[in-house]
Amino acid sequence: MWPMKYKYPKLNVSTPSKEEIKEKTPGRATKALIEKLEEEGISCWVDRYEAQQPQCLFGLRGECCRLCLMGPCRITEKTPRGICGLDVNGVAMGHLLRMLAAGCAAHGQHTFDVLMTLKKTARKETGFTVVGEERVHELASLFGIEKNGRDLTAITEDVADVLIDDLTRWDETPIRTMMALAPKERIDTWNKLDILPRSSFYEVFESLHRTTLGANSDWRNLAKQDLRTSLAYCWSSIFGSNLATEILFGVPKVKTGTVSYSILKEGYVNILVHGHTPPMVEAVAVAAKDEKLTDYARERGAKGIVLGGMCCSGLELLARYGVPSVTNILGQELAIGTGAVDACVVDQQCVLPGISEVAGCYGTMIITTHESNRIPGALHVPYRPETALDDARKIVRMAVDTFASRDRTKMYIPEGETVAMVGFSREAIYEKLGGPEKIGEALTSGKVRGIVTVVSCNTSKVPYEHNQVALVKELVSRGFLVTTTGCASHALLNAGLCDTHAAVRYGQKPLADYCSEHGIPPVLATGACVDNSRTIRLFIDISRATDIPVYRLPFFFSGVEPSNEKSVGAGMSFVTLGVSVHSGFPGQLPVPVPKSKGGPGKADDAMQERSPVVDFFSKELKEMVGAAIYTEPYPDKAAKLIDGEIQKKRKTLGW
Ligand code: XCC
Repeated sequence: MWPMKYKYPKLNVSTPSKEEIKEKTPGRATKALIEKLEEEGISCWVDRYEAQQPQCLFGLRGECCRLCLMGPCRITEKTPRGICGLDVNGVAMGHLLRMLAAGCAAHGQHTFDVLMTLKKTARKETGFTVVGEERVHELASLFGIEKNGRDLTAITEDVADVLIDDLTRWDETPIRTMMALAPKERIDTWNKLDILPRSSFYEVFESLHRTTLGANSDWRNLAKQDLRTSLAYCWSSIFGSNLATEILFGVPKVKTGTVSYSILKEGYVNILVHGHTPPMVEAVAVAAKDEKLTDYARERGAKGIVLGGMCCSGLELLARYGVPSVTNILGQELAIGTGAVDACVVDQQCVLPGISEVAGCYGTMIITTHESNRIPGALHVPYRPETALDDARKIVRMAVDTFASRDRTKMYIPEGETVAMVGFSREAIYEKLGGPEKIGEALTSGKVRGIVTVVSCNTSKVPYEHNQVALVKELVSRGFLVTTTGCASHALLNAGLCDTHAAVRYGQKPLADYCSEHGIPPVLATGACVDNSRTIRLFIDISRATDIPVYRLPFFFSGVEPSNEKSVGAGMSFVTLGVSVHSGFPGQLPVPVPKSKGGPGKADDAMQERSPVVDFFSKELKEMVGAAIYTEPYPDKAAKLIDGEIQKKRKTLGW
């Protein structure tokens, strides 16, 4: 299938045309919906992506500096420095740090909202009640919070305060969640490298400061700040929101759920929730089941109310309640393009601005709920923890009213849905597999050759969802167990890889036997992107159980389709833990390019001089934290690469 239409020899890759995307994408419904929009003259991301070709090579290679108002400056052989004098290494590293800071702020704001809801819930100022009591007790013990003789609400508020403090602290006290959960070997390593962070708030602030005009021109110092901010991202942002959400709404348990566009139903009021922040989503989920609102829908001519999710909000609902997931980030315009959606309720992040145009064509109501995420023309019902349940009822009522008035003649819902086993929280994994000791034994004996976490977004730069599915099938056939979150997980769920039959269909002995014996699929959907923290805890638990540091164990991370800035932090969280990362598309770094016309993947021996920034990520990090970043856009080669690296670890361990 390679190379594809748009060639970027200076990047050593090619990217697909719209036709190639339609042909290669594994979900047939995607193709049908892109063509439906095409016939109706409505554009979506695929069209806008093609209109942007060719994309700017300076930007793609991290050699375009936009850090100050004198720029943009293009760094070339003839112009090796920007107007201010910054060289290519400072430019590339500075932009990368800003991307990481943006991703950290995004997850951090999400975390902040959940934590405020948790604190107010503990004070009985909201309509929510604390469901995840076991998590409150676990954290209270880890944080040394007094439990004796105190009621749950008081303990919960103290736990919330520690998590809020971890997210926002300015002084040099280490992040308490990190100190409580990270392995000592790692804390010592980070301490030696002088990268222990204060909090997400502080490190984002400092990262922006360090990358302003005339601030820091030492790329190595920026790299150090990158590692520090990654630790803040991991231990105060994603852990904070994951833990607080589990306290509020409970720790997911294994269940079956459905995915795909076909969960939308003709004759029903179809509501989609979309974004990342669980509290409003939870409130809408409660309201959608309200008998009175169902009666109201029937009075207005509907058969009932259907609720579905998109992106991480959808995955939260899927993991916790089995509420169906419709699609991921690049399917959102297509979902609305079915013409079946009455209301799309969005909270924060990954909401493509393009949905407004599509929604306008079908009379779909877009309802924003967060001040940080406004969309022109959308109705705004602000999320307030104190009134969330009443507001959600208003939202559902509005969706019912839209159903009654909207033109439904251009409706097309693709057939076919996939059933998947979901809800693999850390505890649920242990319930199925018998705890970290048992998983350690399976790894040692080779029943499971390694664990690879395949996560993150979708990008227009590769055939939508194709590489995610192709890589995971290959990994499973090579005996690796996979955990997954975020938009990648939707692709895998939809492709049937999270169904128990997939172990036999794609996995070879002994992995297939191991999965059958425990009644699990070879791909464990652990939730939304902040739930990467579940895989991080799983890796740490196995490390403790086997008494082998994480960096020596057969683990790997793959972000096959990186797009959101948050994915930079996701990868770096694992790198700092000692887990190597595969990225499915070259990052915005000055990658080495072939000198000759070798074509993709053929010119390893004829590269131009490597940038020290690239060397830092691909080599030096190995010495510093025991893990490195590899880029490989072609899934078969990526599987080989991951297999090779894991095999080296197994050999060193004598396994
Ligand atoms: Fe966004 Fe979370 Fe990426 Fe998907 S995976 S594009 S961040 S929705 Ni999280």
